[in-house]
Amino acid sequence: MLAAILTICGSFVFTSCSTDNDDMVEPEPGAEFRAKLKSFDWGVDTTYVYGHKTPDVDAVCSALAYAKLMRTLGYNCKAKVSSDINRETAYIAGEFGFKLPELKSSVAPQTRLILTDHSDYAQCVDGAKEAIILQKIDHHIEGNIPDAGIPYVRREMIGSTCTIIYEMYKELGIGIDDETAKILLAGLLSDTRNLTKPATQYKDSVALSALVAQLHLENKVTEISRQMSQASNNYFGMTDSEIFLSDYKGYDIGGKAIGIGSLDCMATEMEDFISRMLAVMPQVLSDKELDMLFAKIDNKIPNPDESNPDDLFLDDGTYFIYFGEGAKAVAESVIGQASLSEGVTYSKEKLGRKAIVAKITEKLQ
Ligand SMILES: [Mn+2]
Repeated sequence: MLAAILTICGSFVFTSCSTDNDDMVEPEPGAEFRAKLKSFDWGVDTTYVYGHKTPDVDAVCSALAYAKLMRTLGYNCKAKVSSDINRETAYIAGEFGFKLPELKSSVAPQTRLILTDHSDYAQCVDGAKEAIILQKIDHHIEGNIPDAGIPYVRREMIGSTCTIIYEMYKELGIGIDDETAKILLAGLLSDTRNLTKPATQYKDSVALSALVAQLHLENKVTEISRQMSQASNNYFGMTDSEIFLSDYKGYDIGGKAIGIGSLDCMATEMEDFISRMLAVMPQVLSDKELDMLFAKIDNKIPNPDESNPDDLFLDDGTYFIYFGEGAKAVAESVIGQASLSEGVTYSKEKLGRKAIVAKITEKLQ
């Protein structure tokens, strides 16, 4: 009865208000998500936002942009990186002039975490298993950190985690300041290689166009993307094991600890490069306590069409190299062909790491 009276009063108050203002009261954008965030136990300390270990641009930038979004919504969040940033990230942070997250390689038990751009414990900051994961924002398949039990998970199989975060800003009706626009654009450009990678979706191109327009970068974006790509392919001055680990991810698949590097090399230098990489793999396997270690190496050749300055190189298949007990059988099943020589397989098709992980999972589970 009382509830009924309150309801009537409530609607009366609402009606009398609306006579002062003819506009309908719109629900706040993203009201459901805002309410969900409010219901979390955020604790009293800072919540850290992390991309994956051995971070690429999307890992770093998604953490920065998401921490900013959470702060805008009133939550005490800060982006961190769990290991050193790569050359491409250093380049674009310098070019765009944004501040990089500080390195914090482990977290204490019960620390609140938000994970972006990963879904596997092997890629997490040390201590993540004893931490409290509040959210996951990712564009990879669900790894061995189960979605179930995490208060908020958003997973979209699109080109970059930064695109997902762009969408969230839009859905929440929160304006994207220029610095955040640069950060989102950096992650999006890197992960999709300016919309050329196979994982790229329509949503990525919508976000990219909007960010480029906001920043008035229409005439510069192609060159920026090219510079980013060059920075990422530049192994100059690095040791062979640094090169091997420059774009590396760990996984736990079917109870096996697995590492997969992603590299590229000009076809003319491939033979030497493969033997150098094979030479460092035993040490990497033992340092990282892995069962099997792999790397895909994109085989680059000069683009015969020199009229296109955006595509100086073409991919001519992928070498897939392996080390560790049982790794040979796994590699050969991923490629679908016998080894060329011990430790080396080759696929005429270009292979992405996501596709490789899916095939290894199929084989081992
Ligand atoms: Mn990513």
